[in-house]
Amino acid sequence: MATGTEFRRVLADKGLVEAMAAHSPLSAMLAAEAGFDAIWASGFELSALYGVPDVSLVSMTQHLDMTRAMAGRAGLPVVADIDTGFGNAINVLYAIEQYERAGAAAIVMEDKSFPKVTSLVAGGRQDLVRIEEFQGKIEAACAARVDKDLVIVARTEALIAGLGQDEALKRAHAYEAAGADMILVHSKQKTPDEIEAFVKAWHGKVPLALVPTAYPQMTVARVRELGKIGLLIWGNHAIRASVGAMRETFVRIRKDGGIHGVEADIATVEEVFELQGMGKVRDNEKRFLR
Ligand code: SPV
Ligand code: MG
Repeated sequence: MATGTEFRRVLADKGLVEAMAAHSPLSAMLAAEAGFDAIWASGFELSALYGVPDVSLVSMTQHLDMTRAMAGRAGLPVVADIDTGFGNAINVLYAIEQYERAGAAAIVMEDKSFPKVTSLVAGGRQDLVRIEEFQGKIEAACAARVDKDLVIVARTEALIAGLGQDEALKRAHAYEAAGADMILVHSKQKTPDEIEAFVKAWHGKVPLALVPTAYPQMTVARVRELGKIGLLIWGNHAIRASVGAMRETFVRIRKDGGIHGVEADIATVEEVFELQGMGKVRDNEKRFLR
């Protein structure tokens, strides 16, 4: 089954697709193992993996290659965060062709101007493109897909830019009219109030998508209770968990003067072999090596 079709099937069956952020095939595999429905190919996570800020420095090729690698190993639909679409509507036409070929199930494109600034940073420059310009980019995305099940998610940053509910709703409705299958609305408020007000005021036909990083009080149960939400993204918990775990381990090895102290607290080598599929290598050696 094509991955976009699979994404739509999960949405129809469960009423909500729960996606975990990933920045590598291994993190995507661990998200699949934990039971998430989809992978969020996060631009923030990949930027952090390269040790650079999430300000349009990671190239389309770098993100595309990682999307392809994650789709190939995770066995889950991948929701690709394509930021601003790498330029104007002409760039979007090419990007969609490439992401569909790479095996993405969905793409999320945001209405910020290129180059973008990451959404959650305090005082970040948040410039949005005109509504008509972004409608053109959404129409380009819809026109470029060969598989009509590829899910096109339009993301408005109106709340992030401090433009208020009316502007966010106006943009969301305009993007739905341009053909978006889903609307992602992002907020950096520390409580869910702003987002809940948006959800209550939303009377469009397409479902919403949320990324509750800034307001972690929002649970799956609350999202289901609110209704209207089709995609829930845990935005950056793979890279943050990795940073915490690596830091702790490295500091301890330096402090202990050896690796003896951390041995019991980190994954065993056998666990990593298992994730890599070493068992299969041994079987295949017996079968095929002469
Ligand atoms: C990402 O994970 O890259 C996102 C979500 O776009 S956020 O960083 O909160 O903007
Ligand atoms: Mg992003």
